Order: sequence, then structure tokens, then C-alpha cells
Amino acid sequence: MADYTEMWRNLGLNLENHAGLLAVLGEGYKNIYLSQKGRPKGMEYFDFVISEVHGLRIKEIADAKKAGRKVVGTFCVYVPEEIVLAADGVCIGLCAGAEVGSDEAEKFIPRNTCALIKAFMGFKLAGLCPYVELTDLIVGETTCDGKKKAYEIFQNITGRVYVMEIPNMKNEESKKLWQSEVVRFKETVEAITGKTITVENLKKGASLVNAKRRALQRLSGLRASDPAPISGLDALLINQVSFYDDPVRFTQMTNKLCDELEERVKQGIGVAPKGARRVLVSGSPMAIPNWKLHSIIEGSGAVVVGEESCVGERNFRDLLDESFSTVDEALQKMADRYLQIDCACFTPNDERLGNIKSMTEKLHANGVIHYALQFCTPYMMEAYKVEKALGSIPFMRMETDYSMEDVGQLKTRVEAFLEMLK
Ligand code: BJ8
Repeated sequence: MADYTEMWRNLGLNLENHAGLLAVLGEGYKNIYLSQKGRPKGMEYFDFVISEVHGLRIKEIADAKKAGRKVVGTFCVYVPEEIVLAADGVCIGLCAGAEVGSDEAEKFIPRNTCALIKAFMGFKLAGLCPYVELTDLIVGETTCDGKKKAYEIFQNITGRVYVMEIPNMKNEESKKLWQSEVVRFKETVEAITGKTITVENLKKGASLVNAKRRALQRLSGLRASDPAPISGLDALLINQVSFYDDPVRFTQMTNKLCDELEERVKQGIGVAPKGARRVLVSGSPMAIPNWKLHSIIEGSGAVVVGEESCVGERNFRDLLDESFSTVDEALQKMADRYLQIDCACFTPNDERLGNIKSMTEKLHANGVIHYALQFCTPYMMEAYKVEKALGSIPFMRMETDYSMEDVGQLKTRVEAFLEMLK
């Protein structure tokens, strides 16, 4: 990696702590990722992205900013990326998946807050997140209570938080509210970027994001094969990278990897033997570098074949209908597309139950592990309905955080669960 110290200093990072973070991340990646056997060659690109996640990618975004482009940070898959791209903005995910800066975060938010919220606050407060420092606008949303209230504090800290109001139900009144929120977001992005969003650039944005979704759908489809041509860990990583990377390059590299996976499927090459136990992971999102559950499952000899999660299927399941001819029509279609997302913040949320069942069937999963971050009430609560809906399909509920303290205990539980799948 080149020397980016000057760039990090200019961004106001805490250089000493940041060096420590990169060292831990590098070591963790080596142990969890690079030790896997039989990885596809196409993963080299994603290894490179990770090695440069605070380096080259940050430089690219900083260069884009110098060239006049605006940077929009998001925390949720309800935020329409197409609008940001239509205004020639750069859209990046800001969720964090490591236990960092918790002491700092706990000065502002309660101890018993979900790890994802604590981490994004902690990364900023400890001076460890170059992405947040590059943003011109940080988009929050009214999903769970923890996020909603944390954004108020994040606004005090950063001064550039904008919150989209996401309804809790999907009735006609809620739809109207959401449509008006999509319009308000478009106007906000226009104001920040100084660019008028036209139907032509919305078409361009829609086609970029749909191409990315199609590549991820293709990857997901290939994981249905037995033997699985790619590990769950690698597929999770690709989904995590989709929130950071340049969308055109990401799509190209994911499709290239899928070409290789298709070849593997034809030749019966897999990362685990044919007949290995197959697990679907469902629930709270896993932001980078949260690889904990996948590494436990795959370290126990099974393979993760899908993620029913926002860092996974929920992010790319639905395409945007590109057959619009006016800005209003595009925003309408966008509102419809995004409101289909089945986050547990909605009530009722029965679509999610059907989606989990159909993923289990399509991906030939032998069982489902429902993953909720501790204190993530929406997903913890919804686990009950998921278990009921799955009927006789083996199911395990797991609640954890980003710490490594419970790994031994979780491993024992996962191994016992996998025994049942035989
Ligand atoms: S659409 S899942 S990205 S809100 S894990 S912070 S829910 S307490 S992240 Fe999410 Fe959008 Fe929904 Fe997806 Fe709260 Fe739960 Fe923490 Fe969460």
C-alpha cells in the first residue's frame, strides 16, 4: 500500500489509532479470508479493494471531490442511490462492522445500543473513518428507534445530517408520505450538488444501479449450485464492497467473477464438497468487517449460501423499472421500488417471511440461522414469526454483537445446529 499518511492527516484522522486499526484489519483479513482454500481467482480484485479500503478508494473519492463532485454517505438501503448518481454524486455506505471507539460512543449514546450504531458513532468520534470525513451530506432515515435518535446526535457532531422519513406501514397514506420524501431527497441532492436532475441523468443513474443489482443477483443465483462455487465469506465480502466501490468497476469485476463461477459450476468445482451442509443467514445487516458469523459457520464445515439481509438479498432483490419518460414518473417508480424492501422496521412485514422461505428453497439451504445484533429490537422480535413461517425447516436464532468474546460459545451452538442438518 502506498503512503497515504498525508491524506489521512488532512482528513483529520487520528493517525496513531488509525494505524492500529489497519494493522488489526489486515491481520483479521489474512486469518479469515486469505486462509480459505479453493477461492476463485476473481476474488483477487476484492482482496485488493480491501487492502486499499482506506487508501486508493479514499484517494479516488477525494479526487472526485476536487473535481467538483459531491459525496453522499448513507446508512440504509432505502436511500435511492439513483438520485445521487443522477446528480453525478458519489454514494457510499457508512455503516461500520467493528467494535471501535465504543468508549467514545458511549459518552453520547447508551451502552445497550446495537453494535452497528455504536460503531458508526465510534468510528467518527475516534477519528478513524475517512469516508465520513469526505461526505458533503450524510443521509439518515427513520427506521429503528436507535438510528433515529442517534442521527440527532450525529447531526450535532457532523452538522450535515439529513433525515428521510420512512413510514412504518405500507398503506396508501404511508405511500404518499414516502413518495414526497423521495421528491424532497431529489431536491436536497440538487441543492447540495448544484445540478438539476433530469430524466436523462436519472436514466443513467438507474441503469448503473440496476446493472450492479443484476451482477449481485447473478452471484446469488450461482450460489444455488452444489457444490457451492464460492464461499459465503467471499460472497458476503462482495456484497459489503458493493456499498463502497465505484459502481461501474464493481459491476464489471463482479460479472467477471461470475463468469469464472459459471465455469466452476459446469466443472463441478466448489469451495466445499458436494453435499456439504448449506445455511441461509437471515436478519440484521453485516457491515464490513463483520465476518464473525460466516467465519464460525464455514469454519465448522458448512457453507453459507445466502444472506437475507441488507448486505445481501434485500439490497438487490428488486430492480427499478426503467421505463419512465419524465422525472415525476421516475421518482414515482423509485418510491414504489424502495417501498418493497422488507425491513423489520415495518409492521406488518409478512413479505419478509415469504422471501426467506423462497430463498431457502431457491438456494437449497438445509437450515436458517437468524442473526440479530444485540439490542436490534426489530429483528430480534421478528425472529419469532420467521421461525413459525419456516415450519419444519431447521432454524436457529442468534443474538450477538461485534466482540469476539462469545465466539467459542457461538461455535458450540452452530456445530450443534449443523449436526441437525445431516
Ligand atoms: S432497511 S435493516 S439498512 S434500517 S441493526 S441500526 S435496524 S438496531 S440497520 Fe437497517 Fe435500513 Fe432496515 Fe436494512 Fe437498527 Fe437493528 Fe441496529 Fe439496524
